[in-house]
Amino acid sequence: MKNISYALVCTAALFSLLGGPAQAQEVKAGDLVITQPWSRATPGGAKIAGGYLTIENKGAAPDRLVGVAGDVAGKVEIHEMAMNNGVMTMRPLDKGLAIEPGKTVKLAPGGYHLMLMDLKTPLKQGDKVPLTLEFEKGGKVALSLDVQGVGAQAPAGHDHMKK
Ligand SMILES: [Cu+2]
Repeated sequence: MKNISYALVCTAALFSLLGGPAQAQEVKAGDLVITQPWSRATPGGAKIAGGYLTIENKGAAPDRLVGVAGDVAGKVEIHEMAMNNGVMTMRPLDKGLAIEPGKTVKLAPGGYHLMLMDLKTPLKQGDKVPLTLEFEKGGKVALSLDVQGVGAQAPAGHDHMKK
């Protein structure tokens, strides 16, 4: 048995050296479980990036994502996308994002997302972007976004942010 577990450890170490399969990241804040934090590489010069993650509330009380901060960005906002007179727009959630008990809220392209604004450095594929999330009840929690490649399906509706 010892040999087997040794082999497993070696394999895992090798994968992380090669930057292989992204390790599953799971972060807890109170009764909240946060998984799959990710972002996209920013094309040259872009000053904004989206941040995506999944938050599950395993507790019996609602919680709320009220703030996000990170050294990489001058400011991080919590946004939602919505259809407005047939046009997809986004707006900051001034009161934060509610996470109801027993529910899972997914921040993903086209829906809720974190908006990293005034980026100090471009995001490159393979980067880890450290952020601190603040929840009303769960408190502060640190995690890092795994930066994926520049996708053709970049979050829509951000064009008005350019210039
Ligand atoms: Cu946005």
